[in-house]
Amino acid sequence: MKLYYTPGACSQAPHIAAHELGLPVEAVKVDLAKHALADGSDYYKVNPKGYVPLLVLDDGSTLSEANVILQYLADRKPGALAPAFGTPERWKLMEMLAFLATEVHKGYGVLWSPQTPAEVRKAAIDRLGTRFTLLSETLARQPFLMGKAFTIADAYFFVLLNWTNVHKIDLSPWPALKDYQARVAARPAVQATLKAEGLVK
Ligand SMILES: N[C@@H](CCC(=O)N[C@@H](CS)C(=O)NCC(=O)O)C(=O)O
Repeated sequence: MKLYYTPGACSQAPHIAAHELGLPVEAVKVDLAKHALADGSDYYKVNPKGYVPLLVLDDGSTLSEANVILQYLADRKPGALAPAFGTPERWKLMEMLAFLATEVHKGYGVLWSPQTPAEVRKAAIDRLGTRFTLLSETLARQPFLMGKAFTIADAYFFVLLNWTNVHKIDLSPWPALKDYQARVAARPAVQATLKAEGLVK
């Protein structure tokens, strides 16, 4: 399998999952500023959507959308990072993944554009804050989003939470999120991923 990624982008979530699971995934870096690969070739030719992550399976077929790629990877090692399909626990995990994708991941959307006016930026940060409050209430009760065990939802939320550094969003109103961020960062597979992406030595 090949995972197309950009350091620190949402593609880091499946990259973490691959490390956690010990899967043989070749990580291929994409320069998103140019939508190009290291050899200069056009990334749109690999993924017409132009974004990361993209997973290319060994038969050449592709999967996009972070929350689906995460589930595909997790299901290679049943029970390790996601409960089995069809169980109530899996539906709750899928509910969380959808919340992360649509409310948190895309909640950052306008913040990436330098053209976004200050009041729109503030409104987006306030709205993200309401989502952080909900998630921090959960994480004040339990170590990980779905309970006692780390799942693919945590790989996803960890990456999204790190974007608060880029956008200078102060996490001090949510101490449970800061503790969680440190707890996930300490995982060997997470450190291995950050190293593989060139983000730590
Ligand atoms: N719907 C996609 C969105 C992925 C996405 O937003 N990727 C960003 C990086 S985090 C990206 O590649 N942006 C560059 C672009 O859209 O051209 C998913 O959930 O995987």
